[in-house]
Amino acid sequence: MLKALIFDVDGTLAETEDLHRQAFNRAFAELGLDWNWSPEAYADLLTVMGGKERLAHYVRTEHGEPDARRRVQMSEIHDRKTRIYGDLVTQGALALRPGIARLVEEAKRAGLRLAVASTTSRPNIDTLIAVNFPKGNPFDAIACGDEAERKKPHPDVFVLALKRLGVEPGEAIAFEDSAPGIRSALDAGLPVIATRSLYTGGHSLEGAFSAVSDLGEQEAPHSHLAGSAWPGDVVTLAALKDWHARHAG
Ligand code: XBP
Ligand code: MG
Repeated sequence: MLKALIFDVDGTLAETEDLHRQAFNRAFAELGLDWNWSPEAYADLLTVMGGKERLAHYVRTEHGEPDARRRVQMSEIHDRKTRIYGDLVTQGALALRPGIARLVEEAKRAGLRLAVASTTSRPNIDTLIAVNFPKGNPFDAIACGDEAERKKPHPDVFVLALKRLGVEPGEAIAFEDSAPGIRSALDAGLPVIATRSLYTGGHSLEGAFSAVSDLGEQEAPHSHLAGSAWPGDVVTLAALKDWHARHAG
């Protein structure tokens, strides 16, 4: 029986990644660095999950192995970036992706449990939820950032979300936007729906049992990309329960 839905954050709940990119660039400038990540460069850097890990990869690649001073500076950059990102989200820079608020509401009303499983830092999630779910945090469990020993594509963060929800992989469905995120959820034993995002246009969504442009709304149906299709091109709780009963229940 379908008991829970588990959502990735960046690119899935909202199109956040360009805001992360802008926040990194502002942090670089505020700390006197002439570094600047273009959208194209950031799309490449997004193959490295985790902002701290992404920054470290960029430094190693472009500026050599970081010494102790550089490592302190990298930590300052990421802290500053997280503060800037939080301010941007608080200013209402981000809306939830199509269908997210509707499906979360449907699931809560039906008594399902909800979780978030993300590589991003906890403050980013708390701010995004506070701004975009004004009636209160609908998620029963949040697993994110450094809580997972290994970041996506490793399954750790989805395994942690399942544990905190108290459900088995076969009792839940995961929602992801990226290849490493799909891999992470699959390796945690979860069936995955992929909603391609702005920064994952080039990603293979292989492994997702359904790939769509977004979850869709009655008045704004999605584009079906691959795998299972959805009545009216809208992913509803009723349709998810039906799929789950036929394939995983
Ligand atoms: C996406 C990520 C995060 C964000 C940046 O996470 O990889 O690292 O890009 O956030 P997900 P941080 O798709 O799993 O939500 O700088 O806080 O890591
Ligand atoms: Mg994502």
